Amino acid sequence: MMSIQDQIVLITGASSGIGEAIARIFAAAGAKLILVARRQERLEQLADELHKFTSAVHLLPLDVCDRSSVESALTNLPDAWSSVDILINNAGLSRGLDKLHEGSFQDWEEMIDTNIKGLLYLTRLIVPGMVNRDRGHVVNLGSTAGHQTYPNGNVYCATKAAVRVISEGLKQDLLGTPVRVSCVDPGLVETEFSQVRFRGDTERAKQVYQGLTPLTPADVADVVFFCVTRPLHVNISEVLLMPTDQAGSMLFNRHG
Ligand code: NDP
Ligand code: 8X3
Repeated sequence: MMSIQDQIVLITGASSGIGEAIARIFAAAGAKLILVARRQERLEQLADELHKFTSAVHLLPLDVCDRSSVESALTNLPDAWSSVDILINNAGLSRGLDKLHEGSFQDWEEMIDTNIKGLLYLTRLIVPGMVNRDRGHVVNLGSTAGHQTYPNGNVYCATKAAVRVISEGLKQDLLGTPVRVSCVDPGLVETEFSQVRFRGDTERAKQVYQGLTPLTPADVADVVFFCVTRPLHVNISEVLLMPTDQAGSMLFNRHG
């Protein structure tokens, strides 16, 4: 297993769910963490917790959709933090569950701006340094939704299909360099994801996971950690993981 002790890991969407769990597992393994999200107070709470393992946590409160803020934040990173070794593009969201011909322009723009454009901005700004330093790994969070579209999921599913395609293209474009690319595609994970999708409708959000045992954020973080800690000649290109109670975007075993 490759050590990630003292490596600089930048995680987007670290204020909740999967990103928060990824931060925990990397901190416990001695990595230095740059934590990105919009909610600064949530990042501060997490940093307080992580300080048990590491004092090396740098907070970057940021909206990944805001290209000029992303550019300015990344180009002005302190020297000690500027050589990012591992980029984890995890920030993402869904909004609504509507037929395409009835969908909201604003919801579409928010999903496309966050899940596709935000990921592209971070990648474009960080990967050149990895290429110059001859080291690096990009992990993108896709989804089962990027493999199989489900009714009313249209634009969200399209953004996650785009994450798969961008990951594949990035790997192709980095061939000949030692920089690795992985796309991790989970099924249902219980996080704030459905609350965000249904704009705080907790009852509706709970129904998504009702009667089945979903993945936990830590289950997904384990897989991300596995990808990153393989020997340097091994590139895990894509991982599709689901709860045992799930067999595709639309196939669930609900019981109890
Ligand atoms: P959460 O809602 O719990 O977390 C989403 C994270 O993304 C938050 O930290 C949020 O932080 C951040 N984020 C959202 N928009 C922005 C933005 N514009 N700028 C910066 N950060 C942003 O959901 P999950 O942990 O479940 O989602 C993480 C990723 O996993 C997403 O890409 C999602 O699509 C993917 N995924 C989730 C699955 C699930 O079932 N939960 C399954 C498959 C994939 P803040 O609001 O503070 O900015
Ligand atoms: C999140 C999983 O099935 O709710 O990507 O779209 S799903």
